[in-house]
Amino acid sequence: MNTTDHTPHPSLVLTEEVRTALAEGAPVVALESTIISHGMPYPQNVAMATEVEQIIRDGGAIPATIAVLGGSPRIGLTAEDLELLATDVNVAKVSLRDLPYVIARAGHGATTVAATMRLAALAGIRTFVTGGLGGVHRGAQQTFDVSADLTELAQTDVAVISAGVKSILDIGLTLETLETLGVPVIGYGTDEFPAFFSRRSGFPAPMRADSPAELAVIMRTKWDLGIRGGLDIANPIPEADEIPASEIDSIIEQALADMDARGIKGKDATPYLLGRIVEITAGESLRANIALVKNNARLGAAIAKEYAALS
Ligand code: PSU
Ligand code: MN
Repeated sequence: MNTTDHTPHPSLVLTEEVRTALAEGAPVVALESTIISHGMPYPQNVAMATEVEQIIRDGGAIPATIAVLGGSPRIGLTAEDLELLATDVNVAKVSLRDLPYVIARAGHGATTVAATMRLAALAGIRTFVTGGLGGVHRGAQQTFDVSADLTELAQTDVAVISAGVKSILDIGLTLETLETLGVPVIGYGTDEFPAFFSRRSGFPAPMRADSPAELAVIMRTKWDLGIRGGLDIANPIPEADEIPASEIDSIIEQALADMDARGIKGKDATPYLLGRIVEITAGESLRANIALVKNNARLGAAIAKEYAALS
């Protein structure tokens, strides 16, 4: 089975359910927590996290939401844990570089894609569902602001299902960087790389797959060849939920201008922009964001099942 070759790292705290599923080689899907603590407002954030876990279960896989709580790297959370992440202002945004610090200081941390990937891999989980990846920020030629999500995809063996990259980032430079890092970027049922709120970005998807089974075979093939690193599976937002690029682009420009005017940058950039876009769209972007995460959860559960069946 897919995970019997891997004993979870002893520093991790797994729920009994997740530990058993991994030991049996049953499908498990990792979920991140920055999206809860720093990506959406309360109470929609905790409702989203709870519903997404249920969608994974309905799809025949075990959800494992990942965070650092009181210094423990936790794989699988309770309803109370999700509520804490959704409400506590002392939850830090934790990317890869922050993991040792927040764990050593017994703090609370909501993990980004990069940090969640690393903890998932240490647990032996190969499939991970999120909303949007971090990437190369606009203006990175000057600021060097490139998310550690990309370098983590280069080195950690986890497939990440997202709805592509939103245009708060430089989509073209993000795709170029993923190519340099050797990360397969696969459009699910599309020839065009999706742009999170919108199905279209104007950039072609470098590869395409049309079924969870095909995606599972690509994952298996990469790792069987000993090629380290992840895969970026880009699943377009459902048509009924999308905000067309023509509508969202000017709003994103406005949010970026507001961010610059306030001097916000670095790790605070993405949370600020997401919050500002929710404000400007009067909640429309939040509705789309929740819909695309749920859509990714359905696909992620199906991929995890196919992957477990292969091994
Ligand atoms: N994009 C979203 N919602 C999010 C994030 C990105 O639509 O919540 C979060 C993810 O956790 C991602 C992180 O890994 O932002 C990237 O942050 P940074 O650019 O600081 O690496
Ligand atoms: Mn950054």
